[in-house]
Order: sequence, then C-alpha cells, then structure tokens
Amino acid sequence: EWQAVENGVGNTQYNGQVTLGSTQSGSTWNLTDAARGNHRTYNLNRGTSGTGTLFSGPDDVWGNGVASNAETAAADAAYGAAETWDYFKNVHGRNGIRGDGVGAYSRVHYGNNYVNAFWQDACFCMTYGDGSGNAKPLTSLDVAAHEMSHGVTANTAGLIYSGESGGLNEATSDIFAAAVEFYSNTAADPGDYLVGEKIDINGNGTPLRYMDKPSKDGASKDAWYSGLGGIDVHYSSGPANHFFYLLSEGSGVKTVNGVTYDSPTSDGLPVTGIGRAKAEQIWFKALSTKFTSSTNYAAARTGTLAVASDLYGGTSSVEYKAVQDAWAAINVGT
Ligand code: ASN
Ligand code: ZN
Repeated sequence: EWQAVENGVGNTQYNGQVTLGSTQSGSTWNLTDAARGNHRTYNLNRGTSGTGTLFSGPDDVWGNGVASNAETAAADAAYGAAETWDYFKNVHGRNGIRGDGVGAYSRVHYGNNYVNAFWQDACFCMTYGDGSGNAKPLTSLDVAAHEMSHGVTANTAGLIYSGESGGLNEATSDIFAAAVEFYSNTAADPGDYLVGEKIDINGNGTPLRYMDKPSKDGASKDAWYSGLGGIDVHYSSGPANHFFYLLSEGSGVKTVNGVTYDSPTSDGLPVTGIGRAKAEQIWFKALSTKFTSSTNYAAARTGTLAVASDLYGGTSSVEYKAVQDAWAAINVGT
C-alpha cells in the first residue's frame, strides 16, 4: 500500500512546537518517521508488554502540550528519537543506533505512575513511563537521548553494565544526552550539562544528575577511587561525566546557556576546556574504536588519549594535554 512521507506538527510538553516525521496512508497519518529508518512511536496505554498501538489519527498534529493528551508524550518521544538520530548521523556519521539505517521504536505510557524509562537491546526499543501522577512523562529530550545512546553503546563498545564499565556505559548515555540537548537547543529546552532537569523526578525541581559536579545529587562520585566499581552504575558514572564536563568547559565557574556551573578538580589543578564539539568527537571515537566490553576507567583514559592524538595531532597538542589534565582532575592516571 502506498504511503506518503510527511512532516507533521508536534505540540510537545518539553520542547514546544516541533516538526515530526510521519507517514500518510489514505486519510490516516501514522507516527512513523520514514526519513529516520521508520522509527515508530507506540501507545502502551498503561500496559507493560507488547507494542500497544501505533500512534495514528485523522490529522498530522500530535499532542497539545499537556500530559493528559495521550499524543503529547508521543510527540516528545518522537522528537527525542529524531533529534538523537540526526545528532549521531550529522555529528558522528552514524546511520542509526546500529549504524545500519534501521530505526528503533519508542513505547510511551508504560504502566501507571511509572517513574523511569529504559532501553532494551532485545526489542531494539525504548520505553517511557508517565512519571509521578502520570503528569511528568519521562520523555524529555535528554532522557530520550540517554536511552537511545544505550543502544549505541550496546552496538559499539558493548560496555558491560556493572563495575567500572557499567559506570562508563551510564556516563556515555549522559554525555550524549547533553550533546543531543545542545544540538537541538530549543528555546523550551536549551542545552545543559544537567540530566533530567525537565522531569522533576525529585519533586523539588532539581535535576537527576549534574555533570560539572556529580556529587551534587547526593550519591554520584566526582572522582575515581578504588571502590568505584562496587557502587550503582548511575553513580559510578559520575567521574566520567565530570571528565567530559571538564574537557569541554574547563574547571571553575562558568555560565553556559544561562546555567552556572562550578566544577572542581580532585588534584586541585585547573583544567582548560577544549570545547564540547571536540570532547564529543573524542568520546564517540573512543567508544566506537577503542573501548571494549570490559573497559575500565584506566583503559578509558588510554583510549581517549589515543583518539586525541589521532584526531588532533599527536601528544603535544592542546587537545591531548587537556585530555590528560581532565583525567588527572578525576584521579585517573595521576
Ligand atoms: N533509566 C535507567 C537507565 O537508562 C534505567 C536503568 O536503570 N537501566 O539507566
Ligand atoms: Zn542509563
């Protein structure tokens, strides 16, 4: 059956009004993004298994910006998937999560008052709860990019989700969550080095995680220590998130897009940032060409240094030195 590739309108909860890829079949529009590997967005309608129903309807307008409209979370999830796709393609030359041009799918309205989101390799899909009171779906752009990046990690380094490699796996998702948010940079959701600042998971407006000083969340670590591999991967990610922030922006006080950061160093020495764009290139290339399933913090240092040398001209480059300094600042390789 013939389908037309369309651009619809998404009225999201977190990113204002956006353009969404859709397909038209007769007088029905489907939330299937033909320009991005046919990524599809499904409604679980509070169920917890299967795919539910593909979002479809008599028009190409999705959601109204309010969580009570079932299409709103779909619009946010579809936008997040599209921006993440575009980011990996346009910034890193990667054609989809697996690099094969095939889109994943998203499921929204998982369960009742479910306050989490997750990626699953088995279905090649990501799933979002509606949050507390079913009012704060976990479909913010950074969370979507975080979950989808788990798919990229699984299909590149394959970092094992425990011990230090698990922390690096989690950090990779936070790093690309921030990168995608800066790439998208809508007025409603400007780029930042915070994770989950839109979903009010703590009920007091604070974000889930802070990359400039991870310990601000009360549990994540700012620097490597010998017991790091024994804590939850969402906390052992802290030092690598901190590394990425320092490499991008440098230590001390800095305001970016209206958010003020204050990033310490464990060795007390300053770090001069090389900018987020170069830091992203270094992390992605290390992930996809140097890291393996068992990479730990020490090996991540070795891998990123090798990549910095490859990309930016040897061990005397400013970039190589900044990578050295940023690892030293989180107590790796001193
Ligand atoms: N949202 C969490 C994550 O992506 C789910 C989990 O703990 N696996 O890390
Ligand atoms: Zn994660």
